[in-house]
Amino acid sequence: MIMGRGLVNRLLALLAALAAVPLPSAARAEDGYKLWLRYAPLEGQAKAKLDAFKPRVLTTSTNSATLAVAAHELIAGLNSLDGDKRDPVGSNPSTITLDCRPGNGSDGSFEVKSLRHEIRISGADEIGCLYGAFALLRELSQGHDPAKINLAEHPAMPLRMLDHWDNPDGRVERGYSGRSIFDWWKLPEHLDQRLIDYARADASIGLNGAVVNNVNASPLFLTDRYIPKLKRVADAWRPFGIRLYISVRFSAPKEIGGLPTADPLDPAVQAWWKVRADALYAAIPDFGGFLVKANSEGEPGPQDYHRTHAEGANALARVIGNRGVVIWRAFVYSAEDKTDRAMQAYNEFVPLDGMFDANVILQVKNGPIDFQPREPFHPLFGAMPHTRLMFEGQITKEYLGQATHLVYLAPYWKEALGADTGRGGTVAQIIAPAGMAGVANTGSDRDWSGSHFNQANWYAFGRLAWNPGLSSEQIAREWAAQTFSRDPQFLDKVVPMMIASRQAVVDYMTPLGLAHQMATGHHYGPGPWICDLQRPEWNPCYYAKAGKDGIGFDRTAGGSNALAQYAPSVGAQWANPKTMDEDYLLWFHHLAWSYRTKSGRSLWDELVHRYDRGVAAVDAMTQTWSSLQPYVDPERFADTADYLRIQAEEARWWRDASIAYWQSVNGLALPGDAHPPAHSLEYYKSLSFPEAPGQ
Ligand code: GCV
Repeated sequence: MIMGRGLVNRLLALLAALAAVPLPSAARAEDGYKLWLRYAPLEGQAKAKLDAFKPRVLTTSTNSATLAVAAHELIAGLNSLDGDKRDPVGSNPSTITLDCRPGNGSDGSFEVKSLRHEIRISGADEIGCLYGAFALLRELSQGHDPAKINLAEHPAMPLRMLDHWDNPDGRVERGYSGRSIFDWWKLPEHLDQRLIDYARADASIGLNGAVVNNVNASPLFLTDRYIPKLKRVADAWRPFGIRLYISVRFSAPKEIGGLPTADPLDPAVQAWWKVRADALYAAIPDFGGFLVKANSEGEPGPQDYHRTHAEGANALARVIGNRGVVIWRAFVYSAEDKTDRAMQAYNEFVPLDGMFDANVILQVKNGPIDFQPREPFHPLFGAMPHTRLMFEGQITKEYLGQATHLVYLAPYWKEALGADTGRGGTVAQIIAPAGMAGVANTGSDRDWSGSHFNQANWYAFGRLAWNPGLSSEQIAREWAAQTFSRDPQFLDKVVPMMIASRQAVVDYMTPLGLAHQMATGHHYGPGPWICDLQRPEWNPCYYAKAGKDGIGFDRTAGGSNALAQYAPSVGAQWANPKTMDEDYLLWFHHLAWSYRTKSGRSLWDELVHRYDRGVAAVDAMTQTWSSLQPYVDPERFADTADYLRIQAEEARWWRDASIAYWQSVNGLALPGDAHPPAHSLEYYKSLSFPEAPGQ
């Protein structure tokens, strides 16, 4: 092969850059560590097509750390897909060209085009080329023909982030996959390889930011001691296009600044924040900004000084200026406020619309309560046209069976993202100028996410933030093909199993629009009987309002009237129990046990029917998985089979404990074909789990 001097120089420069960049760890056994980036060897026709294409040279128009990462990914990925571990430079006259310029400010758009003897990856900046490289490998990993690749993509929203609820001591709030991936004790001297592999995984799905610490924030992250630690991580992530953000504690000026107040309008407080922000930006020029949980669940905030959320957010936003953003959370509910908890965020924030500075983003959970298995979309979406709103989803499954239950969340998020707010578009359209943040499910477990299938939720969140228009099926299929097997016989079974898993968990935990029936504290198993905690909304009984007369939370005009917080066209769809989607029935209505549902069954019979349906769905998932053994390596097959056994048992626990409790309230017999709970209500009440993780 004859290469021109210019090309040789470029390749040498690329190799030099490659040597300076931290690279992902080498291949290991099938313990899940490699996530969806396994690049399993192709077989049959797909391998023949790759062999026919196998590129002779990889050229790049410039030299940068990001392009070095992209080039490394392509070389390693192609070699791995090829399976024979030969030199990546083959004997064909084909090239892959990375045609991008370094630079900031572009959005990561890219094109990947198959031309004669060339695949050209181009983008407005180097991150576009990195995303293009991952997109190409995603196509090839699925066995798609290299000669037919023709992609042109751009992100649907600028901020595509993970929020880590990780504490400085390594514990993760609501984390079910081991200790934190961040070892602040050993940083900055030692940076764990996992943090590089993490950034690579994020970049592969288009994520571009991460908040590294819990929203219940420690002020430590604002100290001088933490700046070199944060800088080391930010420097390592930069080639992957991941910007670093921190959660800040609103009272930090008092706690570590020695000031008598944290009043956001106090000049000394503002000056203190300015010094902290400047110190961060001096070390990390592309620092993303601050995430703030204020006046929520006991966290300090501007209201402690009779200031509004807008005054608090703007004070921080002004010290950040045009260097970054302040992401202010809308997850608030207060001990003093006696209105329906589902209404409190709307009541507090809508009057502040238009008062936030341009670099403030309001982060709103998908639904108005708290990441329940099913909630209607949050009424704030669409209700603040002069404020940038961001979507917050929870990847870690705090209320959905945590590590062990197999629940694929793409259908869940898409339900909210696709909802028409009746006020200027769908939720996905409302958040498009801002972005999406997912509460991460990453930890130091070998499989990163507590289970192999939980990885699908990390993957799906990134893919949806890139393009909320992707279908849940497509995302599941591409994830499963890369993670397990690209055999269509496997995919045709595993994808429907994943899709069905979301309705299954709703059915066995909180059917028909029930919510928050998880026992307080660990949020794992059922606790519908809990009613004695000091704050009413910490009790499951607050949400179900079950009595002799019926069950459900009346949010119509006759009740809390939360329905009025939605656009009239939307409110109308849920106002009438007879015509509405019964998946949300008891979220909005308190109905008699004898109420006739659309199936013709009474409400009580329908409830029992749905619990049974959930249990049956998990049994069906277990059977499906058994039939997939030939396609999956023994380690991951066995792990998943074990967890499905746990899920099958616990779906029954949920069903039986809930039914036992409802019967103690309504005194009704079970429908004819339903079997009674395995144990007494007292037995279920007596269970306790002080060692449950994540609390
Ligand atoms: C980080 C829920 C969780 C809390 C979490 C909170 C939040 O209440 O149980 O652990 O705190 O949401 O989103 O701030």
